[in-house]
Parts: sequence; C-alpha cells; structure tokens
Amino acid sequence: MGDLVKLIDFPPLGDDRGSLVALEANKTIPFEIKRVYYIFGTKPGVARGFHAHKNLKQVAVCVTGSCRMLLDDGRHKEEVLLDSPTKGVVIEELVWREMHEFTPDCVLLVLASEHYDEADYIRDYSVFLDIVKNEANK
Ligand code: T46
Repeated sequence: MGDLVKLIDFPPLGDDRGSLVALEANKTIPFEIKRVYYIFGTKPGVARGFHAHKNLKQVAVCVTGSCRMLLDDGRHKEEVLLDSPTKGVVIEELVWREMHEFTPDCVLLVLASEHYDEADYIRDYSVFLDIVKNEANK
C-alpha cells in the first residue's frame, strides 16, 4: 500500500458485554470535528462520491457492513476495503474519492473537519486534474 491510504486503527474498548469505540477530536481523529454524517441504505450496484474537496479533511469508517473506497490524488490511485468498525481511513483535501460495492447493511460514518459547503466540492474529474497540476507547479 502507498502513501495515499492512511488508515487509523481505533482501539476497541470492549469488555465482556461487547465492544465500544470512542472517536475524539485531535486524538483518534487528527483534526477538530465540525460535522458528522453517515451514509446507509445504498442501493445494490450503486457507487457514490466521484468528487474531491478543496479544503476538507475527513475520516470514514464502516461501522457496519463494508464498502470499497478508491482514493486518487491525480497521480496515484489506491483502494481500501472498509470492513471494520475499528478501522478508519483519512481522506485529505484534493483527493478524488469513489465508494463502490456497498453491502446492504453498510453504514459509512464520516467525520469532517468543516461544515457542509457545496462550493468546496470539485465534481468534474478534468477540473480536479487541472487543480492538482496547478498546485504542483506553485
Ligand atoms: C464525501 C463522501 C465520502 C448535505 O446537505 N450535507 C452534508 O453534510 C453532506 C455530506 C451532503 N449533503 C447533501 C448534498 C447532496 O444533496 O446530501 C446529498 C448527497 O450528497 P453527495 O451526493 O455529495 O453524497 P456522496 O455519498 O457522493 O458523498 C459524500 C459527501 O458529500 C462527500 O463529502 O467525501 O460522502
């Protein structure tokens, strides 16, 4: 695996009653959390994402079920299978993401460093590649 997929192993705080994971800003999650959302009930065969963000860090974890996430920084592409409630992936800014192969029970929890802002989305792949190229030439 290359540098693009940064995984975080969340320590399970289980006991004989079952398991618990605590996600804390600036501790388990490497930023201040301003927003939490979750994706569930994704229809069979549907893929989501297909965008990048200009200024947003996120950590995504499948708290139940699984999905496959493709990350692409404009130079390299890497895939990660999110299939554990104790494994999160960090998604940095200027990374194109796609989510595929959601299992019917998948709940994808996402912790975000910023409030929702549609203007922060780059939804056109060729525009994304131009922005990455311009950033590299700065
Ligand atoms: C991402 C991946 C992992 C809101 O109103 N507020 C929100 O906080 C979010 C996340 C979405 N929305 C609205 C915008 C759309 O009308 O919910 C609708 C679905 O959002 P979208 O099509 O962007 O969903 P995905 O699954 O393609 O992408 C989402 C996040 O938007 C995105 O930031 O990184 O999950």
